[in-house]
Amino acid sequence: MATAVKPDFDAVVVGAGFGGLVMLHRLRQHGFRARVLEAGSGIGGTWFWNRYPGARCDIESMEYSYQFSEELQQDWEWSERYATQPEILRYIEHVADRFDLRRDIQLDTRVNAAHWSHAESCWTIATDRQTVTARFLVMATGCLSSANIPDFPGRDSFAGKTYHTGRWPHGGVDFTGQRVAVIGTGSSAIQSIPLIAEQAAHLTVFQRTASFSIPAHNAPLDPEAVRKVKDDYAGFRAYNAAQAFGAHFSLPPVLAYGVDASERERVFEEHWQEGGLGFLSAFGDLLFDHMSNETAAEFVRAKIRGIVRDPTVAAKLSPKQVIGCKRLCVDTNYYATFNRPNVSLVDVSETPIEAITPRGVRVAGQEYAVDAIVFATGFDAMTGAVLAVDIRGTGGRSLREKWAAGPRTYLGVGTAGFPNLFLVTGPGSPSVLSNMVPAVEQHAAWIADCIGHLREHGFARIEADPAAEDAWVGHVNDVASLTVYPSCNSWYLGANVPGKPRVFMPYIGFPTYVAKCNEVAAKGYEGFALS
Ligand code: NA7
Repeated sequence: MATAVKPDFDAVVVGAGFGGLVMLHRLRQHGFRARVLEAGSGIGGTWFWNRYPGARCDIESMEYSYQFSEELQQDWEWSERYATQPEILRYIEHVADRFDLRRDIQLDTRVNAAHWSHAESCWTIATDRQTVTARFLVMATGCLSSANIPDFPGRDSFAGKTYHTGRWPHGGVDFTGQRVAVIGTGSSAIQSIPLIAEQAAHLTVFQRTASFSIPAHNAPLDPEAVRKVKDDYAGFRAYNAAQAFGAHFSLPPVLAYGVDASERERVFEEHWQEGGLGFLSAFGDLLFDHMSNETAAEFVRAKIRGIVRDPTVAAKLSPKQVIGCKRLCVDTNYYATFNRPNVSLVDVSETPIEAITPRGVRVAGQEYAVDAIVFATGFDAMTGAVLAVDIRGTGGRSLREKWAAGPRTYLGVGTAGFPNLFLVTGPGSPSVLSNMVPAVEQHAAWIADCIGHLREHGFARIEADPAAEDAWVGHVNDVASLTVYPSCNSWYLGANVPGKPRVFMPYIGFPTYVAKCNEVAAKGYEGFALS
């Protein structure tokens, strides 16, 4: 690099989840000296922390894995259609050992600050253990890692045990004989509620917004189907990468109102029976047209009415919003769990939780006494973990200040005013609206190639151009405005965290995005200033 000062590392990567591990691997392939700093006491990121009962991926396991090594994808055997958290963690551990990644990963190390020095073209990174310098800083901190526990009055006064789904005790929790409260009904709650209900003496679920959920129809993987994928894994990956969400479900040309009501019903039923997130690909326009969307939403509401015996409970569990606007959930026995005599539902949409008391949860003056509270209240998504670090770029300007009105990035990978800072699946990239593993792999390869390009051409710095960034932010919004996504309060918009600016964060369209990244690189990193 064209600078006199030699930092400790070429690159420091923050986070040892799926993103950080492949980033390290890619950097090493280019011969860079890299160090991964990880706050957890183990690797795995999301899959290290989220150990709540029923935690599993709702992208199918044959797709939710790395593709950078043909041998790896041929050798690894997934056991079920949707892998459980322990199985995914075993896979990550296997990858770390197989590619000898651990020697460059420092665990139990929380990064508190990262300050850029323009004169030295390097980042000084302060952790709770030491300070290191690096030419490049890569934030692989995950989109859903900064736990959100709402500031309920009296939150800390509760006398029993409290848990957050994303910070679950490693030894598990035995709820046998206990009265349990679950607050929240997003994906984590929907996966854990059926299992907690089987153990607890009584489970009370506090629901602010009902969620749409599609049955997983999880099952052991059929060896024949696995063989077919493995016979042409590259072809399978290429097909998936060409779909809007980077996963195997493709949006068909047929529109919901392009067929009559009975055909529509038949197609929805077929997708319901197939199960999973692919339900939204029943018709090509469900995420673009509100009337079409309503046909799918009503189909699911009818299913809920069919499953849940008490009509009042069924009505409460039936979401009023657009389907898919908030993250669609995938479940095993979620709605049916509300038929159990030991499960009750408290609607807090109009009368919010007033307080956590020493004995339980109070709503509309009524106290629900419990022994344990599970906060299934989600995350400060996409920006929370990045902004938890005091990142300061050119002139000492803080990223928190720059993003005060919402995140601004170029391609979701760089941000103007912060040279040599890369974000893995940052806001403005497909990230959470795509299959995360291919998404982090694409970023890791692109970032490592970019740093390689800088070395090859004698540059010490790269920085997003403010005009390119403005254009990209505008484009991300334009694309989102063509869809139903901005029409509800979701964490895609930051709407789940009080005070967070309302900005649609993911970029919709994995293939278009990858083509744009490749074009930018082919044009010598167009839209970035290299110096
Ligand atoms: P989510 O999807 O953000 O769900 C959080 C839930 O907690 C959701 O039902 C929220 O209701 C509820 N919540 C949040 N704050 C409150 C307050 N103050 N009062 C009552 N209820 C509240 O997080 P998950 O962990 O389930 O899933 C995160 C992602 O992980 C998931 O989408 C997958 O990608 C994997 P709200 O809907 O905001 O009204």
